[in-house]
Amino acid sequence: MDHVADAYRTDLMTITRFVLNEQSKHPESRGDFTILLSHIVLGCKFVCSAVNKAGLAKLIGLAGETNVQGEEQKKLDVLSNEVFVKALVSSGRTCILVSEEDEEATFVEPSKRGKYCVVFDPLDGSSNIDCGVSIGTIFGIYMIKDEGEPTIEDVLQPGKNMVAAGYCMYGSSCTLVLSAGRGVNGFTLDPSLGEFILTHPDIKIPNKGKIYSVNEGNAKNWDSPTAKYVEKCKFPKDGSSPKSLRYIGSMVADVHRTLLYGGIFLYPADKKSPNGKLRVLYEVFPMSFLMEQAGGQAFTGKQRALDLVPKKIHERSPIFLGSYDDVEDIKALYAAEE
Ligand code: FDP
Repeated sequence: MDHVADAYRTDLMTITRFVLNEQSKHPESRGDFTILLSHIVLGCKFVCSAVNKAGLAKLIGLAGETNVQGEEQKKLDVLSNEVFVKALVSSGRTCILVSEEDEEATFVEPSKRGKYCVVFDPLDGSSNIDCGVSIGTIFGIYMIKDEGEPTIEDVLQPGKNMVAAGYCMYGSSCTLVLSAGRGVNGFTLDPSLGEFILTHPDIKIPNKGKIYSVNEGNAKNWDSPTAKYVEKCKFPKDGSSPKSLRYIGSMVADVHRTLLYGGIFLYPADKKSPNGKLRVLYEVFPMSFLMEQAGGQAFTGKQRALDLVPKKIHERSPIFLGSYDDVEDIKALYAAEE
């Protein structure tokens, strides 16, 4: 049966059906991943509904707390975090959770434990909430290293060890993009059905793009390869057209556009933030995993992003990710610098 073609007809390919199909290719699978994913999907639906209602429900505004990074938390951040933590714990399939909103990792009590570790940012791009710009949830999934007592080392694994990663974007539509290591697929929430339907099968990022995406306000503090790269985007010397600049300032939205249209997203190191801004476990790794699965690349300025071994759960790293050839260009500039 051609499942992909069916998704465009009346035989709808929901995310659950899609994952069950994948599961059936692995007879040894007990369905734990499918169950875990269904709890993540529930969290995404809840947050989507809360984001849509935020203005009406007066949910927007400061909750009066600060998170680990010293940022002001919005009520929606707090709410989203609670929803995801509860959904993940109640799945019975997780043992360690790392959330952007919580200083410490959560170790699930033994009676509810499973074999997966989930790292997530429940509501990324929160500075955009009040003006209605697209925001999102980002997640990465690891398997515990062994059956013994879980330790923090189970989540301090390189990104290449993730078994799955994805994001859900709350925008003009609600889109969930997922990879379990065999390509990337996108699902759009049909609000009337309450189901995510396969709308973007087997996403492949173009090899080269026409867009660069960076906060140029930080340019005076950039290192030389980043400065040279952005100069090249604007004033190419090889006769090609300059690239367009698009920067929303909400990682999920900027990465989603990069994945679909091609190009490059940069959050480099600068003199003020030598490790960049974005968090390794729940921003850099999941997005790098998706990019590689879609045929692109992700680079930290020093190495392949997914080879990085984090030492702390809230560690940051510079990141350059997107179309294969565009990332090759920035890699060449860093190599020349050495
Ligand atoms: P935000 O501060 O609004 O939560 O890491 C968070 C993030 O947004 C990313 O979503 C976004 O890509 C980046 O920060 C934007 O940072 P700048 O405002 O420094 O450009």
